[in-house]
Amino acid sequence: MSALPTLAQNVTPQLRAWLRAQASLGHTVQTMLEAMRTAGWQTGVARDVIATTLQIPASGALPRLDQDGALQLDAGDRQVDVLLQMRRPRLAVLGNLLSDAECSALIKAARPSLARSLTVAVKTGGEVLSHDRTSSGMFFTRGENALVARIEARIARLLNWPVENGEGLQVLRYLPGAEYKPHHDYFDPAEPGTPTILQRGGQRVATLVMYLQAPAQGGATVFPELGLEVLPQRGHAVFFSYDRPDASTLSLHGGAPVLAGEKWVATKWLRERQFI
Ligand code: PD2
Ligand code: ZN
Repeated sequence: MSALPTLAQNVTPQLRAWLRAQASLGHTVQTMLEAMRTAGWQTGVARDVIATTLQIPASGALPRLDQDGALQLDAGDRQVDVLLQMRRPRLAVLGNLLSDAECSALIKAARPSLARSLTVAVKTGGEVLSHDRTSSGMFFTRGENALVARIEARIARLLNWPVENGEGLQVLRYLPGAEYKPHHDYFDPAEPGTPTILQRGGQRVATLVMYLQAPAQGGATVFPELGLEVLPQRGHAVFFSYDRPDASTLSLHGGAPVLAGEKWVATKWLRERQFI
């Protein structure tokens, strides 16, 4: 992060320019807020300045579950089980997020469009074939059909985050041997392609991986820094958030190789702002 303009206790054009530059470099609201606090700004005032400059909600909030110890959460049209919760990083394993019928219908709708998975090319902001990701996949557009729209509304309610801030649902299929090597889902501010990527809704701030089909063996979603392996049970999901694009969020995760059978997942990535 570059230096915050000094003597910026008034909302100067320089401060606004600095905030816009930080946002386009991939820094999150949380990081900017901390820099302003360190420079002497009151939290509430700083939040308002950031929100009005970047035209985002003033809450500074992240997608989150209502984790008040409830065993089940109201997701509007469905009660979702909380099977595990973690504070750092913010992570939860959820049961019963999708019905068997919804899992099958998503697979059926996605299958004809599957292609070898691409990942975002960090150098350019485009997309490339990745050797770290040997699954096949496709994207639905947001609200593409009634099923997708229903699941997106459920996720928005569950995670307290607007539907509009979500990327389109991505469906991935892993055949035996396929994997997704450990990575972070946020866009690295140090990469030259990041400002282009961020034009569509800012940083990613949270991930929800939903399991549509369990393989016979292997295929856990692994968090190497936590020693955590989430087993891909059909209808279950793992949710985690990251308040800054930095490894200190402990959000490194991967998809372990599938050893037998097929694993299918649907991933919803949530952005800071409206994803367009
Ligand atoms: O399929 C998975 O388990 C997995 C692992 C890591 C999915 C993603 N990342 C992702 O879609 O970002
Ligand atoms: Zn991921």
